[in-house]
Amino acid sequence: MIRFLDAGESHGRCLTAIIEGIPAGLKIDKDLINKNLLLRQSGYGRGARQKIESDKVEFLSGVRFGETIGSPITISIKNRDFENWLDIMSPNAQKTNKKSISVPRPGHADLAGYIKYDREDMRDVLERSSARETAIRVAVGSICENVLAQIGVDIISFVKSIGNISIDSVDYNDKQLTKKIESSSVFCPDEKISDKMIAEIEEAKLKNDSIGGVIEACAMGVMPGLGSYSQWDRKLDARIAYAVMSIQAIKAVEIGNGIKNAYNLGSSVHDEILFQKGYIRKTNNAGGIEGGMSNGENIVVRAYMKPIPTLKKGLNSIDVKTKLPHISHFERSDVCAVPAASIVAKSIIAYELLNAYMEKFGSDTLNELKKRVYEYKIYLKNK
Ligand code: EPS
Repeated sequence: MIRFLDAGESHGRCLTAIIEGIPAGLKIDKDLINKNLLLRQSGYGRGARQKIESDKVEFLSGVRFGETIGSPITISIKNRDFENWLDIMSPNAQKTNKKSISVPRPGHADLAGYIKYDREDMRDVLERSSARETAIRVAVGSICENVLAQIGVDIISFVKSIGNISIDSVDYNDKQLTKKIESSSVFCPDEKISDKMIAEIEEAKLKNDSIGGVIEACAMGVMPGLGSYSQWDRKLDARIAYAVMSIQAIKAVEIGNGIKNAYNLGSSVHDEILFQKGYIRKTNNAGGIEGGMSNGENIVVRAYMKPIPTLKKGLNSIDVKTKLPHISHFERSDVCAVPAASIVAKSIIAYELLNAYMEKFGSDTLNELKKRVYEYKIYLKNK
């Protein structure tokens, strides 16, 4: 089993994670991790903070000569902005009211967190609830992606819609797909629709507002039989939904055509079974998961992101110090974080899938894992 914990405040010294269970013998692909970190930072609609940060992963333990050795891996990403926040965010700084916050943003963790942890200053809440934390999750997920690539699993993610602008469907077999996604500044593979999405973000920005959207991710090459129907918490769809929902501002998760399927008859929803060198499906409305298990088809996940709650124009709220009405707090923010979240979604799905692989093929080394997956492939041919 793989597990990790991460720590770090948005304007603190750094973000850190300790990851356990990554098989030994993996050559760490640092370029892949740093590329994903850069992509997460660079989607259209980001704010001024991203001009300060230049996220790069640093390995502190668990890796020797560029290879995992089976012990816990500690990774870290510096917050370059920390230099500007030393007197506010240093663990040993003198108590100050500078940058303290008493007007919660509707839609943010501010108010509930302030009450829950009995804080005087909402900065204590927003520093950790901030989506800055997703940088370290992308690094963790990229290590998992690194392992999955070795056993034939490839995950792509893209932006399906921003506001009311949407791309209908995408050809996952298109060899140029990743290139098309990465060359769009909103990570949408269609150039014309990307331009419309950018215009949509610009319009929200002009209105001093924020805007959300939909992300789609697809995992290809996943073996059938990951996850299990036998207990509620082993179901692969449930675990993926949990992980994706944990990304800041994601408010709904769909597997395959989950939403549309609810409105149609069973005969038009369920994917008929064929046999061609193994079992395949005529369609993939189930999104590659049936009965909580992968069925060998592409795993398709959609994540619905609300507009982020930090609005330049603010919203009606209350100053908790005076209990009087006040417009909500604004410092600086992103207008749209959907492209960034698409990279986070890919990473967290990679983590969940690798965990499901490790559960089924439980291996201490990468070679063991590869061997077991290979043997399973032979088993599948004769089943
Ligand atoms: C965030 C507010 C902004 C975002 C931040 C998430 O940061 P700041 O308040 O420093 O301008 O840029 O996201 C990141 C820093 C990041 O790297 O993703 C928030 O309040 O959630």
